[in-house]
Amino acid sequence: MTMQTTNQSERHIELEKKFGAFNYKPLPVVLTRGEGVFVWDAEGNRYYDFLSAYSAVNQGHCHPKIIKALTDQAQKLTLTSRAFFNDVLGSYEEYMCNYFGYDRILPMNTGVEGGETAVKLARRWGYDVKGIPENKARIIFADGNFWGRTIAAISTSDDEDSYGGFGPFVPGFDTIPYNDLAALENEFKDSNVAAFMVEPIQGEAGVVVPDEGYLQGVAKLCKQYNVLFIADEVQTGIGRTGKLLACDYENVKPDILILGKALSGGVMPVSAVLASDEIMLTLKPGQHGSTFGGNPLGCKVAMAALDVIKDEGLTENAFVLGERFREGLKNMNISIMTTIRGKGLLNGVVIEPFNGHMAYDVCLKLRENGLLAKQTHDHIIRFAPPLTINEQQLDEALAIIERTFKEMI
Ligand code: IF1
Repeated sequence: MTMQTTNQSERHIELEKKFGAFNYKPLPVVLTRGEGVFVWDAEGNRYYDFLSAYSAVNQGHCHPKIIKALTDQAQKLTLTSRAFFNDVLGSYEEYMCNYFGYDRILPMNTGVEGGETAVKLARRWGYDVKGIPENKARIIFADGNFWGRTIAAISTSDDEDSYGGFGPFVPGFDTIPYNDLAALENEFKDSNVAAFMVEPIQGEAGVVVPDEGYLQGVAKLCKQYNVLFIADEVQTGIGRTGKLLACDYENVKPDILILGKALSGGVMPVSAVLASDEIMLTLKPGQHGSTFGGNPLGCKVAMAALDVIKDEGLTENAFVLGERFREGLKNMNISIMTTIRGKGLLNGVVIEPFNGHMAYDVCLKLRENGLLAKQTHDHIIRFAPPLTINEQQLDEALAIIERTFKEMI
């Protein structure tokens, strides 16, 4: 594809250089429009979006049904705060509890707020139900975890970029190796452990898929030691891995489920924490909240976003096309692609540095060839298109990936 370039993009980039914080180093592309699996830049170049805003745009960019739900509700009532009732939240709560099979939901906005809510719930349950002495509750996390950028979230991180220079950190959090049930059981022997919070597949760590049976082992140990199993499905949930939830691959039901990102189809921040009565009712009025949590606009958008997942069979599509994608990558026989891993349309490719190139350089070249993807760490590229992608589009994207690697090797 011949890249048309004008000073349009440079102008936008310059403004960010002049007025913005440098907490990101984006790929040099300026997007102006999104539709389905495609995005366009300021010069009118079209790209396959193989990041989907980190799995927030599972339903495709600007899905008409979700946008209609947004614009309809936006003309009526956008926000009441929780100081008053409104005519949307109750129906949304019922919809969500039925959709995911839980007694109750606590609505928040961002994924990390969902994680923070889950941690607070686990501690309260630990004190009020399990009987852990005050301020002694411990929560276990897995090495390589990523659940956001707040002080609590980075307190559990082993990634220097996430936690470096932001101490002191929140006490009562410990980490163990991912995919290691013996290490987990060892921690559970301490009766002060309230919960284990884990991603069913670790996204930022590089799409790390645990052994078959790991999640069942986690659920069994949690039950045996009376510890809450918290599943962070912010990135893996809502059909991304070829099941509604990644936990569904092992038929395990976490005690606390955290959702975000694609819960709104990428239209606005909507997150949710779901749990049983026993857990959720430990929180009393005034003990948790959020100005925008459960706002009518977000509720309507989320219900439309989840309807789209079901009505368009996006989970099943992710399962089938995910298999095709991994098969297609394997058949390229590109030796520097040392590992291809993932489930559904959440995939990661580990590449050996070649000719001095790293994953970032491949992403730059993919961009020139019309596909946007993002490296995680230096040597892994995450490929995660919207779940609406069809076979013909997937095959075209595979052809772009193959051509790109072969041009660079
Ligand atoms: C960034 C990573 C992905 C998440 C899981 C909770 C959250 C996230 C499993 C918090 C958020 C985002 C955050 C964004 C980039 C992206 C990311 F690279 F940072 F790690 F996807 F892998 N649980 N992930 O993946 O949700 O508060 O952001 O809504 O911070 O750079 P959030």
